[in-house]
Amino acid sequence: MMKKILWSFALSAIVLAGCGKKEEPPAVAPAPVASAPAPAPVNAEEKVLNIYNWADYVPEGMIAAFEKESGIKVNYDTFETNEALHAKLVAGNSGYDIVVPGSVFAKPQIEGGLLQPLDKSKIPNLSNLDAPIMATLAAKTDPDNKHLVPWAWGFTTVGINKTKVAKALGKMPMPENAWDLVFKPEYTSKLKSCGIAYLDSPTEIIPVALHYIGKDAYSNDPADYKLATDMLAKVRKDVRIFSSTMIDDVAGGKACVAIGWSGDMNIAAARAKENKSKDEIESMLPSTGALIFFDTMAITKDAKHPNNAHAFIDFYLRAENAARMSNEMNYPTANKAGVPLVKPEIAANKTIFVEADYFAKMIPPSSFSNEAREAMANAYNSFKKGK
Ligand code: N2P
Repeated sequence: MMKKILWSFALSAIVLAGCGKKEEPPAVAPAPVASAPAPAPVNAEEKVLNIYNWADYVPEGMIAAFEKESGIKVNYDTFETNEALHAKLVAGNSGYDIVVPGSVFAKPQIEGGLLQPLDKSKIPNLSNLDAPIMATLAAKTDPDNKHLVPWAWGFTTVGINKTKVAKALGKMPMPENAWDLVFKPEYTSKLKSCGIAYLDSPTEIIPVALHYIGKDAYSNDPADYKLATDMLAKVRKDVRIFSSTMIDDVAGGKACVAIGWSGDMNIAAARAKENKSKDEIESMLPSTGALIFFDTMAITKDAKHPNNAHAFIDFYLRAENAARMSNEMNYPTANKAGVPLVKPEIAANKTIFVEADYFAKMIPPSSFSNEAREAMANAYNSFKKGK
């Protein structure tokens, strides 16, 4: 099959090359050439693919398996925040072929022409994706699903080291709403002794803070950001760690409570067990809901290896690869065909594949205008500086 495709490809390249020559017949007949070199296919790509994805998001060996099978060398780099990826895309010439923005950022990136439409004929495994999730993405972010393919989804929540938190709280019982642990001074003043960690990104922290104070998490109104940072200012001195790669901090006991991502908190829980830690770690389901995110693969506008990028996207969409992501990275997959291959203990973990009644409580992603993101970044930076 592969050979056939390559052959017909080479053939059409020869025909095209021949056509070009016909336009202007040479004045002098060229000397006959014994064996002309075969013309290169018109859009031959070097066997390279440059991927930029979130840290701690790809199962071990998956990239190597793709390289082995395809003969394509993958340069795999990681970023820690949507802001970092966005800045690269806006600057242009990032060198990356595939990037994985959260849908909150993918929307303005599509609108700004930073991502190219997919050639769906090159991604037959698109049919493995969950239709309702794709319909949601089409309605809110990417009309007709032209640019984005889900990598995973998950939610921003609170992760705790149950053992250390219980000790630090002493007689004080756990709050009903887990967000209190990271936002309410009564709790943070106690928990600072065992370490409070926040994700280090304006568009992660301001939305959860807005949600906590009863505002729309995706408010575009800078006046709301002021209210969020007024609340945050009261706990600022208690927050010790700002990081978007906090798995080891939580697993190793450096932080006893964190605003983090559901899968990362579950990985931390598993890692603590592997390390035979006596402490138990839990990814929480706050009573008022957590903030859902969708991370999506897309091909950059100026990608130098679009064919290889399509090949990788199709590879990732195989049911078994999607299931491996859930099994090893602890994020739910949007790949319906992959779900039956998810290990029973992961599928049964309610903080990974949440139940319908909790799902209904969660806050779906939306997006921000460029101005709003700028105002949010300013608000966040002054909070962090403690001003
Ligand atoms: C990183 C997972 C990224 C989730 N481990 C946030 N979009």
